[in-house]
Amino acid sequence: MTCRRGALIVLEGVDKAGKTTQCNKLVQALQDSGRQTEMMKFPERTTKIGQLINSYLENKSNLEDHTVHLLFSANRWELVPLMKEKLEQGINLVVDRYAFSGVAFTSAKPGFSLDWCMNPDMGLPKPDLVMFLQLSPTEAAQRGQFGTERYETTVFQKAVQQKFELLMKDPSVKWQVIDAARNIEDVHADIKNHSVDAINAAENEPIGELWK
Ligand code: Z5A
Repeated sequence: MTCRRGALIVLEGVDKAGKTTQCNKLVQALQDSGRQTEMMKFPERTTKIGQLINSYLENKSNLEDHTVHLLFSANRWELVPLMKEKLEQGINLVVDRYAFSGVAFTSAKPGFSLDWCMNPDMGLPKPDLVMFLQLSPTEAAQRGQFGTERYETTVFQKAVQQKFELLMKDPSVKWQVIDAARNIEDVHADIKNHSVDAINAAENEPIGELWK
């Protein structure tokens, strides 16, 4: 009997929307219900490329804007063989940020088109579901101050949000907007329901290619 593949589930959203909190809860809930599930996150800061990105994000080094965009993309591509292997083994992957963050953050900088930013990520494994955790800047501010990493300013985060809104108009990707202003348990229940539906729908489908 052939193994049913796992689903690729991505959580996106602005800073402090609760992506990491919800990824952890979703992985735990899916595992508790007997579904093999693992978490991944991008950037994956432990690889050689990830270490360059980490140093850039922590403002310890500077990288030219096109270069860092390509490094973020390369950081996803270097993990594609592992992702495919796990999905084909029937393991669901819950991913904290993916190519959509890559495009939204770089295209929020002056002089970058959405098309140019999408190009290096074309053909990545296509998520079966992308949940966008929606949170207004005012609500995000109530969750604490911005940290010290690059990009953590209100003005830049608003520009990023607008780019995400453009990306969400693309019908080739299965988007689901989640109201992230609710309490953690209510947000989790919503995310879990959508994820179970996506897992059931994906199991007999081939893995797609993003933006192709
Ligand atoms: N970046 C890029 O430029 N290009 C790329 O290709 C990729 C990323 C992939 C690092 O991301 C930066 O890299 C990021 C985008 C850029 N820059 N920014 N900004 P990261 O994922 O490593 O770090 P982050 O996105 O800044 O993490 P964030 O602050 O993690 O947010 P979060 O994961 O959405 O939130 P959280 O950690 O789960 O929760 C934040 C706080 O809110 C925490 O205290 C929680 O307890 C609290 N919380 C969570 N949910 C709730 C609810 N429902 N109510 C109340 N309080 C809550």
